Amino acid sequence: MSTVPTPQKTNRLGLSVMEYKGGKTTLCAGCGHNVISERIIDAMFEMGVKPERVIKMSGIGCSSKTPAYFLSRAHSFNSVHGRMPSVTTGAMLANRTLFALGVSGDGDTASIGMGQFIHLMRRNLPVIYIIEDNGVYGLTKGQFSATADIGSKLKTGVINDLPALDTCALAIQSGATFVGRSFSGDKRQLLAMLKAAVAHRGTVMLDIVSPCVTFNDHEGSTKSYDYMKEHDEPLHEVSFVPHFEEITVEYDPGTTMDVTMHDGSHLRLRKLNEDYDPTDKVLAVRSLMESHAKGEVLTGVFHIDTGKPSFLDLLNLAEQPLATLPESVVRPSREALDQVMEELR
Ligand SMILES: Cc1ncc(C[n+]2csc(CCOP(=O)(O)OP(=O)(O)O)c2C)c(N)n1
Ligand code: SF4
Ligand SMILES: [Mg+2]
Repeated sequence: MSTVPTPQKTNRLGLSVMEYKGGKTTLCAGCGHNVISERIIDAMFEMGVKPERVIKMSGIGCSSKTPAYFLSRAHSFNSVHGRMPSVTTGAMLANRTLFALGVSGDGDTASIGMGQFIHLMRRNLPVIYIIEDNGVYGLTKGQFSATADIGSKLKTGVINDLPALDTCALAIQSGATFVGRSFSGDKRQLLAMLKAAVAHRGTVMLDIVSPCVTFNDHEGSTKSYDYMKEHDEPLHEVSFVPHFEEITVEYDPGTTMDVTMHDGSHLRLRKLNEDYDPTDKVLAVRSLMESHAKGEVLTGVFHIDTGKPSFLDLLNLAEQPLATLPESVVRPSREALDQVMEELR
């Protein structure tokens, strides 16, 4: 008896999800980073992003290795520890038709890369910047990072006596225009946030709590699966309707906030507790500080601003890749040069 193969589901580009996959992971089984790679594959597939347009940028760490495990048809650059922001900025200035996805770790971002991180956020360069946050330097055997909570404990019994940096609060204060926190274990929320991130034009900063099963998943850790299950406090239910899909579900403006994005997609935030306005930066930072004080891990989209020009618009960059501009465009005329020389006299 012959069996008829079921046709593979394809996206709006006619590609199957297989065409968004990467190499086989070499990370530990159960590492949160692997789950984030899977969600990135799903989001890029469902949004119909052309893999060849994507530049996968990273620094150094287990997290920074992950671009090898998704979108093998995209371009990839594994840079120096903490230097992904400057390399990404250069690439996007040289060719603004690219789609930048940066993957970093809490060590890569919040220690050696902090200076570069802050300056990337204030420029509002179009990039999705992901921190795979496990509270430790996984690759170098589990030392505390700067996002580890005060009082959390290493397996060896060492207690962290320094307060954690909140990368979301820093990103909001610095100027990023789409900032949120999620958990690798929350499939629904993470996928909706990644899809909305794809639709945003500007800097997206997502801090994703991603447990390190080898060095930071024990009792006393505040980045473990168990701790997140008990302390994850979603600010709202996040859903997303891309511009190419019909809106089928109505929403009640009393309980749901609908944000229309640049490309006509809709980000919908259904309030769970009190009113929350993600366009209010002060409220966003205050909510984060209050949640820390209560010992909760607040998740959701904390801030969104669809009105701020991106760095590429501010610089008035040409639409086409700089390397393809003809000499007639990039070379000043003899008259223009004479004029400059005249002004220098
Ligand atoms: C310039 C430089 N300094 C230090 C290191 C050593 N080093 C490699 S990875 C790493 C930290 C990685 O931590 P994180 O970014 O949190 O990634 P994870 O492995 O936890 O995913 C450090 C300090 C290095 N490779 N290069
Ligand atoms: S050491 Fe930790 S962060 Fe690195 S791959 Fe293993 S579980 Fe993941
Ligand atoms: Mg880490």
